[in-house]
Amino acid sequence: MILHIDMDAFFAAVEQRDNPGLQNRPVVISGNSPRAVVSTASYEARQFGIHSAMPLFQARQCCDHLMVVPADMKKYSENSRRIMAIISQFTPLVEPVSIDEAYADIAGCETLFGPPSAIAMKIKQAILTDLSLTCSIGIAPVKFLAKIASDMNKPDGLTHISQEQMPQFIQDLPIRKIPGVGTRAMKQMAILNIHTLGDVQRFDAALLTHKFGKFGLRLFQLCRGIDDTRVQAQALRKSISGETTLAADIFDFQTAKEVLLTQARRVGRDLRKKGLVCRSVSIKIKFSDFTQTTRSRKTDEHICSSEAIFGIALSLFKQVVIQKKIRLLGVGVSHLQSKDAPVQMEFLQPAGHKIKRQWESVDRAVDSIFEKFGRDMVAPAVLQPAFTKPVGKGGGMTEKTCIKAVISGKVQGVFFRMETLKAAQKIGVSGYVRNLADGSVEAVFQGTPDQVARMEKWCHKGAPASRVDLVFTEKIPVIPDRHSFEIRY
Ligand code: TTP
Ligand code: MG
Ligand code: MG
Repeated sequence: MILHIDMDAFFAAVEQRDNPGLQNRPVVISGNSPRAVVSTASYEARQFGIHSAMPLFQARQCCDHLMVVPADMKKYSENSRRIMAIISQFTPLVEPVSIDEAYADIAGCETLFGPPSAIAMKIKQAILTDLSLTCSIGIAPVKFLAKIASDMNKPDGLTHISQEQMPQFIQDLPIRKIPGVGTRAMKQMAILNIHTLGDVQRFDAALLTHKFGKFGLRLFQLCRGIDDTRVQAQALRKSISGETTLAADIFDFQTAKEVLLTQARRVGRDLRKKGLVCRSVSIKIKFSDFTQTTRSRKTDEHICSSEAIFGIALSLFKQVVIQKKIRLLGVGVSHLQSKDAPVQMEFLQPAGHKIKRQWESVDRAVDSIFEKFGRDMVAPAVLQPAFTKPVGKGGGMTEKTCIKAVISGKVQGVFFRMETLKAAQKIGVSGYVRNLADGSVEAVFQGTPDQVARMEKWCHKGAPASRVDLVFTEKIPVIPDRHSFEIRY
């Protein structure tokens, strides 16, 4: 039997657990830029129709007392690691498939822990006791049904599809529930009068393959309850990527280059932290009209340095003819393997080998500084304000942008305003910071979209001795002739 375990409203549940003020309240985890989207919504927020991937402004329209909390990925990753460790106490065959879900094959564990439902109950109880979080579990003879089952009685659900129940379950299972069936396939299936997985049984493999390609063959098997995919313990991640929706659409090469560099560094750091190397780099560009394009390239050898990833990402970017403003930029790496995996050595060291090694040692040093301080204390010169192009100059392609941020929490010490001033001067934005009567702090930041986005990110962290609970930002008109940053009293 296979178990599929998925945490309930994961990011939101972690925040609600850690902050009593958020409990039983409509909460979303989201960025704070005007174009941010909801990454998850608490079940209280879902009652207002709010869901993952909904733009934040729309979520606010659904619920006027919505509480918005910035994501703390480090905390969620740590909780995820502990959840996986708990599941692994019951069976060694655990396959994490995302930050909040895993498959577990419990064949052979029954003498030790009891029947499947009892094992599932024990896992639920252990996660609740250790982490005060609830999850939903699906139990089925095959992986794809276990996943569908875990979603059926959320939150805090337990759904068991036994071997005997499986044929009837398949007969009635709406086809849209099958992972991989998109809207296009749905339309084609409606034409064939296929509405449930059971309906697929009328068609032979040749016709299904003709209509749906390789996926048709999988459907042929699934509708007979056959799913050959096995639970793969600790499956290696297939890719790592990072992307940024820009605070405002851009049309200049320099800013795009800086965003790509920031992403390449993030992806490279993630890769090295996991002890991996990659053999392929890709970029994603989404334009202001929401069309998007991707490019990827296989590398000659396995790489993990940010510099190498950036070099390839940039050359891929240069191949794209940019005719529209850019809304989002992403960098990804794939064809991953452990850095310790055996590789075919060249007889002669390839050209640039020494430089590659040097960059890798720079990365190691920068990574350890990042680990120690939890943020970028060292960045390439091109990302330092002194090296960035002055606003409004250099062809006038970089537009200025301005935001007003209201920061609440333990933020009103003079230290907070001083630190904001220092950060603003370092990043090179103009504007001001001042205390508001209600205990929060108001700040205005004006500069290039990238600079403003960095200040916004800084606000979420805040000064060392402060505690930032919420940051609300809104875009405001650019203030002419404002060139410095000041503390207002
Ligand atoms: P999910 O398991 O899809 O969702 P969930 O755990 O929030 O809620 P559910 O009870 O329905 O399972 O995703 C796990 C986490 O991944 C989620 O808490 C936040 C993150 N996530 C995003 O960042 N963006 C997204 O679009 C989705 C779907 C999830
Ligand atoms: Mg979940
Ligand atoms: Mg999930």
